[in-house]
Amino acid sequence: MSHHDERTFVMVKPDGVQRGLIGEIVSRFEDRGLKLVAGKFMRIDEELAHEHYGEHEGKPFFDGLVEFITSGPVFAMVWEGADATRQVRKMMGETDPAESAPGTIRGDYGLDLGQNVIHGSDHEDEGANEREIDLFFDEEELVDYERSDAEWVYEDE
Ligand code: IDP
Repeated sequence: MSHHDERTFVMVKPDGVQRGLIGEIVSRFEDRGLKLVAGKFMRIDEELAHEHYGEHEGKPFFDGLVEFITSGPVFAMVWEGADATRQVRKMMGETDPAESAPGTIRGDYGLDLGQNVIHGSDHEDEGANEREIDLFFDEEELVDYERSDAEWVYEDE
């Protein structure tokens, strides 16, 4: 794998879907030069919610978080590019939209911690991106291709 083949898991949460933000969010990552390698419009069931947010089990906000994430469809994606996991997190902003800078996704579209529009793998949790991709996608759902503008995004392409 070359250095621009890092993959990360991203998801427009139920609030983002209901508010019509899928296109806007996809555009931001496309415009940045990241490559979409998988996308799935789906509903998360209780079991998947517990697996995905297992690290928060037992916390006071856990039940509300599961209720929220299963309350409507989500748009799950895999994006690929140089330093993709960390760059996506920077574009998302902070966990709390109220603390997120304008220009970030949460800073532009959210106000409430419980409804913060988007999920992206934690770059500080090593392997979280691969684990989450495996949880949501089968290997054959990840599409192998080159973006035609890659040579204009990466100097060494
Ligand atoms: P992240 O989504 O920025 O990675 P995490 O700490 O992994 O943040 O938390 C997962 C999700 O749980 C957050 O995106 C947010 O929706 C929700 N959450 C986290 N902390 C709280 C809280 O204190 N109250 C309510 N919801 C929370």
